[in-house]
Amino acid sequence: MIARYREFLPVSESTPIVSLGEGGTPLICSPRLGEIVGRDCEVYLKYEGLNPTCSFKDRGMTVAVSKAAERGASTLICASTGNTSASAAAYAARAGIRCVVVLPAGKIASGKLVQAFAYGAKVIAIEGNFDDALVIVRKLGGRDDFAIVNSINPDRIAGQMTAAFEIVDDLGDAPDFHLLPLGNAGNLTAYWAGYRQYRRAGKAATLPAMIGFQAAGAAPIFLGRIVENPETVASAIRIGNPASWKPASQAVEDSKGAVDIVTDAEILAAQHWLATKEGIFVEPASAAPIAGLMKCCDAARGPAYSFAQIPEGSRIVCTVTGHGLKDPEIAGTDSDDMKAVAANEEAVLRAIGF
Ligand code: AN7
Repeated sequence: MIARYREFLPVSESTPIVSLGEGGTPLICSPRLGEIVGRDCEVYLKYEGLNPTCSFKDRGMTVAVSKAAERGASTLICASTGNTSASAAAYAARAGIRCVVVLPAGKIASGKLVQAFAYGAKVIAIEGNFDDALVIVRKLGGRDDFAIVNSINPDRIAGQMTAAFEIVDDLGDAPDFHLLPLGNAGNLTAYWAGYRQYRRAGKAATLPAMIGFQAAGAAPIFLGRIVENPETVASAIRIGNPASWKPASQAVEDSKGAVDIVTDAEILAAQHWLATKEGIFVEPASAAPIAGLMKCCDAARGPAYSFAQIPEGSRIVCTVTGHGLKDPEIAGTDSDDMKAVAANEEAVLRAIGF
């Protein structure tokens, strides 16, 4: 990924590139979402679950870890709701650097926790939430030999801009609207920086409106105040005091975008819908923009941001940030379907419903 967009990234000839083949994810057209929006609009999904550790975090991590290696850092450290830690652990392993991840105890989806251990990170669970973990990491990161690889590290944001570059390269221009989930708000900040940089370089003629969706129980930016005890089924975005609050709000304002909320029930319904109607299985946080798109198209609901204002033929991109297998317990399996029947044709036909 760094090789493809080198001219836009903060790397030099002497930067040792630490890569696992991230980026280059598909931009998948969703005709069924297009139908829901109507007015000849096209909806595309940027499927970031297909990165090496199955989330968008790998784009920023390849740059952040390459730069940390260049500086000779001995230890990478991050706070995480799960995906940053999985990605940091993998890239640290690849670079041969120690990795410490500070996580809210009991609040990490099982697939992400498995990844941190599998890649050999030192996992430290705290009796607190993500925001508490980030406060600790900010303090520890002041040490010379430590490199913080949260998105407060500008190298992370720089790497994540490449998703916007890829979208413009695929569509031939920026989309009209870009929807994504908002947690720490680094990704929205990165996309906006990427779209702007690509336009300055003459690669795009237009800029999208940036629309961010928070979970109703973890919606500090929407509410305009810190949420002390954020709660949502979408554990990736269970964040009450986002690090990139200011730049993300500026991006929303400058792009004439919006921030809205979706409930846990809407998130889970959208996750199920996307898996069963389009064959794309994403983790709950990643379903937030899909739930948001559906909400905004439902005129009866009186949304904060009405897609009734969307011009005919608009192109809408939703970033689906992480793979569904990250959080297997949430989707679950239907217990009736898992009950064993006799091992013969008749029993199987009966179980099918004949
Ligand atoms: C799947 O891993 O904050 O608004 O520590 O894992 O850039 O924070 C993850 C965030 C969306 C929100 N979707 O992105 C972490 C972490 C998924 C995520 C977000 C996250 P930002």
